[in-house]
Formats: sequence, structure tokens, C-alpha cells
Amino acid sequence: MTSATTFETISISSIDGVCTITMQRPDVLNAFDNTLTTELAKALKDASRNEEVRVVIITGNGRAFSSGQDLADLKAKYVPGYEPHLSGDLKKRYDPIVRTIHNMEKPVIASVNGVAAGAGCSLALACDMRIASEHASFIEVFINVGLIPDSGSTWTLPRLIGFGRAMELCCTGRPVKAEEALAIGLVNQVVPVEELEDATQKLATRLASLPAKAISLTKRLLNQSFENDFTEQLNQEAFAQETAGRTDDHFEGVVAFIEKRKPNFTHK
Ligand code: T3D
Repeated sequence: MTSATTFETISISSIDGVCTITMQRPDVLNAFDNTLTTELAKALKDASRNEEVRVVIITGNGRAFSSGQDLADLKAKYVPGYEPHLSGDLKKRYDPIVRTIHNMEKPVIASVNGVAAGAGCSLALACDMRIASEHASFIEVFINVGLIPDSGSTWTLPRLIGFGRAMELCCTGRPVKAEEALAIGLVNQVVPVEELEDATQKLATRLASLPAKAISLTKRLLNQSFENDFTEQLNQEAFAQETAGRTDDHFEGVVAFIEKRKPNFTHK
């Protein structure tokens, strides 16, 4: 099945269970204005609810993934005497995006085509996996404008690369290029720029072909593992395995192995 929907600041395409959301503000390096955050939040909610979608890809058009909050959008407000109240903005515009990715019961891949800065970096980190082009870089740029890393970065970054590295990157705003990102576990894979789309599709298609219920339970368990002690995690695994064991796909996987044929998973 192929379908396409046009928004103002994103484009969406869906094929064979893979939904690709592309940010479309290349002139400002896909900076987040109100329209982009609203449309991205809606597209992610839709993808999360759509049973035909089994994997989501987020990427950017042009030379950037996203440069974070659109600073030009703030120009009219930032005059002497203005007091920003950013918590409301985060809760309304940014948190729904990263929360939806975190809670979505399907894998979300960031296909990082270029620079990912500020909330753009947080968006990439909120995804479950990252494939980066060799031109990609990650910048916790918030410190340059006197802010803390938001949109989940203070949660995701130390979990991915450890406290010391996270502290350095957040407090210096030092850009991390693709090669270093791979070495420190910030990305899963780095590929030449012209191969990024194919490499991302290949991973997404593979994920979309595997038992969807087992993948969604695995995502939930891995996320919960950061909060649970070992005993609680074993309990959660037993509970999830009981559910996975009752799926048609589990039965099919075992029978296909015994019959020495490829399994035909139906995601049921
Ligand atoms: O307000 C709230 O809700 C709080 C939430 C905050 C979340 C945040 O994301 S705070 C962080 C905001 N983002 C930034 O501070 C990043 C600003 N951009 C940069 O530092 C650099 O552009 C990059 C390091 C990302 C890339 O550098 P470079 O040299 O490759 O590109 P450039 O020349 O700086 O940018 C190209 C164009 O994009 C340029 O426009 P021009 O001159 O060609 O007309 C530039 O102004 C524009 N651009 C880049 N980033 C932004 C942007 N325009 C608006 N907002 C941006 N964030």
C-alpha cells in the first residue's frame, strides 16, 4: 500500500508498513516553528494509532536534520523587558512529540541526514535508533543560548553515552560528528550520504517484516528496564512473554522452523 499526505512543513509517505515523515523547512535547516511542531506531533500520533504502520522514520529535507527551535520566530518577542516562560512552550509543543515517540508501540528510526541541533538533537535522541549520514552532526547547542537541554535530552543522552560524556556535550555545546557519534554509541550506523535513504529503508523494512507484537513488547521492556530492579524486570519479561507466546506469529515462527521454511508473519 502506498499513500501520501501533504502538510505545510512536513511530508509523509507510507509503504509496506513503513511511514516516513520528512521535515520540510530546508531554508532554515528544518528549525521548529509552531506549524512544524504541531504537524509533527499530529503525524506521529496518526502513525502511532494506524495499525498498518509498523515502523516510523523521521528525517529532514536538505542539508540538516533539524536546527531546533526557530530562533527567528522569537525575534519579535525578545525585546528588553520580555520575560520568557518556556515551560509552557515545552509542554505544549515539544514534549508531546518526544512522549509520543517514547510511548509508541513501534520502532521509530531517526534518519539523520545532517546537523541535529538543540531540540533537533533531542528529537533524534528520542527515536529508538539512529542511522546517520557521514555529514550528520549532533549539537546540544542549548548552552549557547543559555538554556538546558530539553525535549528529553537530559534523559536520553546519559542513557545512550553515559553521564560523563553527556555532561561534557551538554555543558560545552561541542558538535559531535558522525564518526565520533558511532564510536560513543550515539548512533547505530553511519553511511555515505547517498546511501542514507536506502540504508534506513532496509532497516525499517526488516523491522516491519518481523513480528510486530514482539517488537512492541521489546521496546516497552527495554524502556522500563531503566526504572526497574532486576526482579521486577524478570516479572515484566514473564508477563510480556506470556502475551508474545499467545500470538499467531510465535506459533508460525516455531512451526516454520520445524518445517524448515521461511515464516509468514501476519503481525497477529
Ligand atoms: O523557545 C522554546 O520553546 C525553548 C526551546 C528551545 C529548544 C531549542 O532548540 S534551543 C536551540 C535553538 N537552536 C539553536 O540555537 C541553533 C541555531 N543554529 C545554529 O547554531 C547553526 O545554524 C547550526 C550549527 C545548526 C548550523 O550551522 P551552519 O553554519 O551549518 O548553518 P547557518 O549558516 O548557521 O544556518 C543556515 C540558515 O539557517 C541561516 O539562514 P540564512 O542566513 O541562510 O538566511 C540561519 O539563520 C538559519 N537557521 C539555522 N538555525 C536556525 C535558523 N533559523 C532559525 N532558527 C534556527 N534554529
